[in-house]
Amino acid sequence: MSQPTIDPFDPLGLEAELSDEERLVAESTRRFVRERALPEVPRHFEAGTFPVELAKELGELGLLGMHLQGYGCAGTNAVSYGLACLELEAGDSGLRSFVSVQGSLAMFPIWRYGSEEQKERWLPAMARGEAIGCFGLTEPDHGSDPSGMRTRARRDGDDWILDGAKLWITNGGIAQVAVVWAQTDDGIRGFVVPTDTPGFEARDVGHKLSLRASVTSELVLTDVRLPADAVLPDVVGLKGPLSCLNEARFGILWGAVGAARACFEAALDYAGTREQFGQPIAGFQLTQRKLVEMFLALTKAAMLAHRLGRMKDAGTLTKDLVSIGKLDNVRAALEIARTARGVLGANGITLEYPVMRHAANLESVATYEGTEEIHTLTLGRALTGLSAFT
Ligand code: TGC
Ligand code: FAD
Repeated sequence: MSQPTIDPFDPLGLEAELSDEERLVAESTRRFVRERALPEVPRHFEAGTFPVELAKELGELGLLGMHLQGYGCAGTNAVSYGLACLELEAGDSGLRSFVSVQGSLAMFPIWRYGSEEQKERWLPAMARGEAIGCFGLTEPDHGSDPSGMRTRARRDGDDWILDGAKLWITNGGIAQVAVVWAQTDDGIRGFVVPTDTPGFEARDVGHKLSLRASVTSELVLTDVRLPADAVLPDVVGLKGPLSCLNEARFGILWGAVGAARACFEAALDYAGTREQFGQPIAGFQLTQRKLVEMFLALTKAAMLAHRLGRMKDAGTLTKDLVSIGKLDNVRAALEIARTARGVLGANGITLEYPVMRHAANLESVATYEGTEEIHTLTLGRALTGLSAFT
């Protein structure tokens, strides 16, 4: 048997093109995931809990709101943020979800659309992982089409009164602050809601078979009275929440590469050592085909993420291009996870190996932040100029 002649994980030398800072972010996040997170994750996945004690460590590493400037945030470039998402999701999608929601969905709207007081009050504590945030857009009857949301904010004197319900909210039950989107007389607006406000209740969703190491909740809002300055002053309309999704979807298109890499790594390693019919299963032509298909898909997904990352740093990344990455990288990762699961045989269905956990997680990743159908139709509209949404 000769030695492998190709780097399975970086055949095109993408890492060599990283700056020192980008490489440092990737390496330190990878070390954190291997040493601190992975020993905990399977236990939490089994129990259906999130290792909340890691929040402050993620803050110390500078990973929370890392692509934002000022207010205690690290202020890295987009590629560094992407690399961190990749390494976190190589551990578990729940870890990347936590960081995505905190940085891109809870901190970003405060940073981009908030008042100076809102920024000073929340961002430094959130960057340290001392305050956890969540993002309430989806409702029980309004998922892919949030424009019809029923949660409503009305004026009462100077105050706002918020009523409604949000569903499938990551971090909801462990959050100190929720960014809640609601209809008002002027259009959709965002509200910064401390979760200890009377009338705010978070009920965790149980019995999940995916993203088990992550908290997903329903938010029930009953006559939640908020002061006048709870509203995000600088955005009105659906473009507010949708612009936050661009940030999070960018992290997901990188994160999917991490989950795929972990699955491919497990399959390659297993195939080299598992023997049947007197030889390693990696020697069988059918197994080699599976390994090669996974390798090709992973390589292309990584290349796409790096390219979109460089475009984001250059200021040329559009929302439609983000849809390419979210749609295709998550789809590729799911396919890789399912193929890897088969290569591991019966061992593939256990928590001893990461593959089935990733495969199960990726089902949620394919649904949230815009389903395959939504990103397909977004790209269809971009290509044809015709909208299939109405
Ligand atoms: P339309 O009503 O035409 O547009 C409204 C306004 O929004 C603008 N816009 C965007 N702006 C920034 N970024 C985007 N991605 C944007 N998409 C649209 C648009 O230009 C317009 O602006 P203006 O100034 O003209 O008012 O809506 P649309 O037809 O463009 O969008 C429809 C559709 C279906 C694409 C959109 O509703 C959509 O993306 N739906 C999917 C919903 C979704 O992804 N929800 C995710 C919830 S959060 C979540 O899942 C978190 S998971 C977290 C984790 O754990 O990681
Ligand atoms: P629906 O919109 O009801 O869609 C059902 C099916 O119909 C899908 O296959 C969809 O693609 C298809 N469909 C819908 N419209 C069309 C169309 N026009 N053409 C063709 N097919 C269509 N939301 C938040 O706001 N914050 C969070 O933190 C958050 N975290 C989440 C965490 C998890 C684990 C999960 C699973 C979801 C989370 N979500 C969150 C919600 C998520 O964004 C929604 O589930 C998603 O947007 C889809 O909405 P839905 O589930 O209501 O499905």
